Amino acid sequence: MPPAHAQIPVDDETYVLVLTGAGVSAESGIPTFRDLGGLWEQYPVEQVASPQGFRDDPQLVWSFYSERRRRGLTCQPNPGHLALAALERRLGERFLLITQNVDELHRKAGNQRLLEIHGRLYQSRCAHCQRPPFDDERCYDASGAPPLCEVCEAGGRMGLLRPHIVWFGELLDPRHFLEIEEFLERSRSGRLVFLAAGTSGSVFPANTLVDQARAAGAETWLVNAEPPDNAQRFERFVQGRSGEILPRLFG
Ligand code: BV8
Repeated sequence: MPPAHAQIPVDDETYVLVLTGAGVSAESGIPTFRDLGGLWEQYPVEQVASPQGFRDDPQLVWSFYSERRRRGLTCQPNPGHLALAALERRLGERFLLITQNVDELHRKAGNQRLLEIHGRLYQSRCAHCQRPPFDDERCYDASGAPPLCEVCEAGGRMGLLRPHIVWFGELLDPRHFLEIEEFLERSRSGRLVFLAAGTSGSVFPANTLVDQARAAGAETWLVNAEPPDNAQRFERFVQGRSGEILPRLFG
């Protein structure tokens, strides 16, 4: 394992593709999913993060996401988020950030070249009509009826609103994968670095991005508190907290 002050050299030819997971937001006070005390210990995944769960009990799903909205509103980006926003300012088009996190802290930190592949906690959409997702910080509790779509109502139909989140068993937005492929193609003219940070690598298809990047010639790095299951898929592993490591990782 390289010394804690391992550095990724960055020059005018360097392209950096980053994948973050819940571990990057842990130091902002947002619980991860699979660590001790994580979200999936308190809530059965299939009941609160699947289409079937939403069909069975939309109120339970809305109280789960409302609790996360409420909690997230008081959380701020940590030095790990800020380091990635600074790297984007330094690299511009030679930077792309893919996040599995729905907490929007990368957005708050200033990242714009950002793909939120599992959705956005502070947006809702209609589960029945095609209205686009819209900003929504409202928190609903389990006692009230789940929120209804005003567009459907105006048309005399009943449509439930749902969080704009990709649940288990749902497809990710194909446009995100096109943007990733375009970035990987463009990076062939330079030197590509793939960095994953704060992710257990448990979820498909996000956990295949390291393979896609390696196939495009990337040097692969992982920053994580613990060696996750897929650590062996990375050439370099820097163990520790992302809030401490990311600010000093790029030379
Ligand atoms: C799809 C929204 C096609 C919810 C999320 C059987 C085998 C393999 C795959 C499957 C299978 N059955 C079904 C599948 C596919 C499934 C999947 O992968 N399931 C897994 C769980 C087995 N995937 C899907 O369904 C995807 N869609 O594949 O469509 C399809 C359809 C049907 C059937 C097959 C295929 C959709 C996936 C999206 C699900 N939605 N989020 C919400 O957020 O409310 S995923 C959820 O997990 C979160 O987004 C989260 O980000 C993501 C990944 O978790 P991590 O971010 O990695 O978080 P975790 O807690 O796991 O780890 C944190 C890490 O950080 C730890 O390692 C810890 O050590 C570290 N850490 C902690 N603190 C720090 C730190 N590191 C650094 N610093 C710190 N301070």
